[in-house]
Amino acid sequence: MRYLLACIAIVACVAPAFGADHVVTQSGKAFSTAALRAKVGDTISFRNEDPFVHNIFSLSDVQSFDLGTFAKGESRQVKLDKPGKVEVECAVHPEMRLVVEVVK
Ligand SMILES: [Cu+2]
Repeated sequence: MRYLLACIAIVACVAPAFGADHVVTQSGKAFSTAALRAKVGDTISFRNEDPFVHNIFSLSDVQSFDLGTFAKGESRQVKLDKPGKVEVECAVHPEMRLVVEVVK
């Protein structure tokens, strides 16, 4: 019992160090949301639910990245490491856009 309580205490203390994972799907040539609020340390998992390829990249000053192009059923993940506004786009479909507000 004491061991169990110690484990719970450790998990409770350590858990906030891990960020949340925000799942954003790509379906019908659109992101499942146009805007997202997240914290530094959180991750976003992008999942392609369309029967064709999508891409994920950002040219934002805050954080730029290129997760490449991936097929139906595949996912790509990015970790948000700085506060600010991150615009996420798809190179295959320029109309796809997601704005992520990253806070501390
Ligand atoms: Cu796309």
